[in-house]
Amino acid sequence: MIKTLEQTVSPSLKEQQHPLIRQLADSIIAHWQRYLDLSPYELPAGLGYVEGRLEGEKLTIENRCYQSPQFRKMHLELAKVGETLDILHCVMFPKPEYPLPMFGCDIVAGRGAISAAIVDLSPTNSQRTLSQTYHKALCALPKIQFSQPRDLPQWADIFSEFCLFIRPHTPEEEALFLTRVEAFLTIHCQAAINSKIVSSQEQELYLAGQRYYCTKQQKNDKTRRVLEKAFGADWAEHYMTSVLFDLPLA
Ligand code: 18B
Repeated sequence: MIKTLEQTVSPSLKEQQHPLIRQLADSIIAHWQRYLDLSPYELPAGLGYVEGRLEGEKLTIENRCYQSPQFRKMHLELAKVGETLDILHCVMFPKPEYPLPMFGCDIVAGRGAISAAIVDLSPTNSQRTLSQTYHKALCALPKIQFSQPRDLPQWADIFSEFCLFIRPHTPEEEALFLTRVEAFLTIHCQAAINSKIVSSQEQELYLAGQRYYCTKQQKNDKTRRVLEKAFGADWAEHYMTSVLFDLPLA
């Protein structure tokens, strides 16, 4: 029997994660497999599976990464900090040839409870607005009220009006968040496979939009601090700019 890469190099973190993170990780991969023509994406050497410990607890990171005709990179990351923090991070980077927003999702669970759950389809055009297609599809979703919405930090002007940022308070709210992420993914994958290549002039603008998105995400000090504590400042900077939010070459 041929062993898959996953079996040989990465003992699965998923089994040890908060149930919502486990479900969401499975669901993200299932949506990608259902709608997109996936092939592997090679992360920079040595950054597929990483363990670190500087001060405090051990940080373990497990990455899965794909590409497709419409997406330069689809990245799903699970991270665990000792027994205290479980993290899911996911970003879909479109190829700049296609007029697509960025799908981004982050879940942070501390000691069994989720403190932050965020999902968005973030615009990349020069007006920083979503296209009609996205707008219509997102407006048509049922309205949901969560009991504990959270305020976005200062750097977060990249997100759309449909951005959901909450602390889910009950298992019902966790399930509603999962359903909403699945709806975003379905809308996004369907729009992507129907999208047409834009002119090279427009491609430059979409690329600039992606650069702006990544530059802002790199300002998230809460992410940076977790990485710095386990790996040091230089490694954290390298990881944030080459794996989490790398900019496509012009
Ligand atoms: N993120 N997150 O992905 N982050 O990566 N995340 C936190 O309860 C990590 C994304 C986002 O309030 C927190 O406050 C680590 C994407 C926003 O100032 C921690 C990794 C998006 C906040 C981490 C990771 C995104 C946030 C604090 C790498 C959106 C609130 C948790 C695996 C699409 C920031 C809390 C604020 C919070 C950590 C958003 C610890 C290490 C794709 C807006």
